[in-house]
Amino acid sequence: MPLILSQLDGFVGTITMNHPEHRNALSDQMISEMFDAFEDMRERKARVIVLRAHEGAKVWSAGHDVRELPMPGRDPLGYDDPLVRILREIQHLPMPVIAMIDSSVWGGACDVALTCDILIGTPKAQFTMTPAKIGVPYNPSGLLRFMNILGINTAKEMFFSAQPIPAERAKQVGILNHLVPSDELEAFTSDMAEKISRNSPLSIAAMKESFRLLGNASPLPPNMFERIQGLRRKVYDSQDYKEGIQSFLEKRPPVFVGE
Ligand code: LCV
Repeated sequence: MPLILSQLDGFVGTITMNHPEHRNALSDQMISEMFDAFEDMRERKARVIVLRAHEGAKVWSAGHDVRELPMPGRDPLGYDDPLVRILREIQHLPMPVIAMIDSSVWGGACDVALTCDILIGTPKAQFTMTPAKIGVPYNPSGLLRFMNILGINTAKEMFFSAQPIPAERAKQVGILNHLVPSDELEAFTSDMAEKISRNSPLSIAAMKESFRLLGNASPLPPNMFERIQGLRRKVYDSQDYKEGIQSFLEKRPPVFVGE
């Protein structure tokens, strides 16, 4: 059964994550199918895409598939990691992507949602950043994205506490563009998508790419980047990183020892 469903109605595309058994965890397979769906929409000249979970989903997405995290010694969020690739794909698509969220979002899935251009949620939406819970050193581009959207203090709280940000607060801190009742979510999102699809796709594509370039316009001197990579390597080479994954697989709380 496909893990991703997609359909195009006029100029409005809908891509649905459809793996309830694994809470829409972003496995290599799901990301590969999502990538193909986005490219198909690009070829068929969709003007806006809605990214959503299947009907009645308990979880929008449980984030990176923990079973597929590399064992110590390899960057778990390297440039070519499937999760990092799909984040780039969403940023480089010429049309806006609207994240429609009616349940909980975890870890790398928060990054997917925040990489979308517009987020529309309900009171059931909540966002939890989990790297510290698993012992993962999140990557610079991800940290910068959260800093730019939330401000550095809220981003730090999200990453250090690994506690959920509920919908109301998510609206306040700028994660959600709109917070609507669950029974209005589809109509509200569809109306927003329709309005966008009636505007100039060329103008929107140019502005979306300009936003991306301007948003990433904080040049990192090479030595700063190397320093950050050195810090991250110490973490993903650590026993704690291994314990984070092992504890998830054994369904028990992690016991971190700081090395
Ligand atoms: C693989 C899963 C997952 C999953 N992977 O259902 O951002 S970073 O750096 O942390 C990055 C590395 C990242 O994104 O890491 C992943 C972060 N995600 C999480 O920590 C969320 C982990 N999942 C959960 O806490 C629970 O599954 C939630 C609360 C999402 C749902 O709980 P619920 O009780 O409804 P289960 O936990 O029973 O999960 C149902 C099945 O989905 C699998 C899980 O292993 C189980 O499969 P089995 O029945 O085969 O055991 N699953 C859930 N999340 N991220 N597999």
